Amino acid sequence: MREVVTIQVGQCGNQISWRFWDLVLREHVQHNRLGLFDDSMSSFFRNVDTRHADPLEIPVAGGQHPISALRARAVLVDTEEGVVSQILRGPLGDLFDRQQVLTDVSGAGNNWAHGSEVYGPQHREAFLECVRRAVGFCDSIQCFSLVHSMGGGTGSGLGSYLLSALEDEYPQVRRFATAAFPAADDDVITSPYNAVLAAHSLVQHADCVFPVDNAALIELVNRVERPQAGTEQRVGAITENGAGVRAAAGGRPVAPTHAFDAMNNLVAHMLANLTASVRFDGALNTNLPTPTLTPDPDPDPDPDPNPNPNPNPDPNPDPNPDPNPSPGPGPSPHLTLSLT
Ligand SMILES: Nc1nc2c(ncn2[C@@H]2O[C@H](COP(=O)(O)OP(=O)(O)OP(=O)(O)O)[C@@H](O)[C@H]2O)c(=O)[nH]1
Ligand SMILES: [Mg+2]
Repeated sequence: MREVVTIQVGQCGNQISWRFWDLVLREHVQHNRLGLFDDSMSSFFRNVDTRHADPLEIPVAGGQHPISALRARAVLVDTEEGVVSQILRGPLGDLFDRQQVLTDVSGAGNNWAHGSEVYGPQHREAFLECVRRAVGFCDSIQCFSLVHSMGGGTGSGLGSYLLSALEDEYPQVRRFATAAFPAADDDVITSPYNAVLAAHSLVQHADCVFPVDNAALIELVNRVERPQAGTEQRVGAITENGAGVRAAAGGRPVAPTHAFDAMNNLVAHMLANLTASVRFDGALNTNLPTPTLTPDPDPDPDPDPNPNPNPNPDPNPDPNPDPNPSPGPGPSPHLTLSLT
């Protein structure tokens, strides 16, 4: 089986990934009744023996070994400690390898340039060391999956830098990005600028992007969690610390739950569905890049720079052309799917 290494960057990247890991673990518990660590599971997880200081890798060996302790194939990055420490202290804490965690203390202040130009070079080596460790545990890595926001300084700026560092170091490994775009009324005033700068980087360095629109997520959450008739309220904006979804006027929190949780659950479900064919055995079992990056099987190796439809037009065209012309032996149909 070929592995996927998730790189979760910034508050948003880590919070979305947190929901994702929680969801896929629950899926595997439902599906894997015998508790054996198989090939499909190894695409996103490692099975380790924790009786050793640096837990020993338990090989897949045809799915014969029971699950001992799972480690996510993930690298956690943030320039603040809050969210990552919360994850590590939480119920899923043991899922993450502490040697694949990289944090700083002061954050990128919602500034793309600070994330990219200051934190990027400063943490490049430490980051690549974490990635080397994660890749070292893979038999044959199939892709990196970056999860980040486009609006925050770390997600957008450091995320951009790390994507290009991955391209430098692992040019053969595909880079997927799940990128959360800011809503129009986002609290972060610089988020539109950050998003434009990070979008440029995605175009240059990502192979496939799964864009997530925070405005659409808010709308969906509103529809699902619509308050009872008569107490009509709308989700208008997200508070800066993500502590509550506020009504457009009045600012009273609509839902008592963590605002981003409901939104991130939707993204986690999208990611779980997208990766289900990799994480489970079956007729559709396939590598992630296969359906999303199928190249044109008949690319024109020498495209004409001056395409002229017909340099010698027929001076006597048929006045009664066949209304149902046969398609003829053209190139075979193929799938070129773009999710950007
Ligand atoms: N969908 C979703 N969006 C989020 C979440 N957290 C923050 N955002 C959005 O992401 C943007 C802010 O980015 P953050 O991820 O908080 O910032 P950061 O990457 O940690 O960068 P700095 O805090 O500036 O260092 C805003 O547009 C927020 O609305 C989350 O958990 N889910
Ligand atoms: Mg932050």
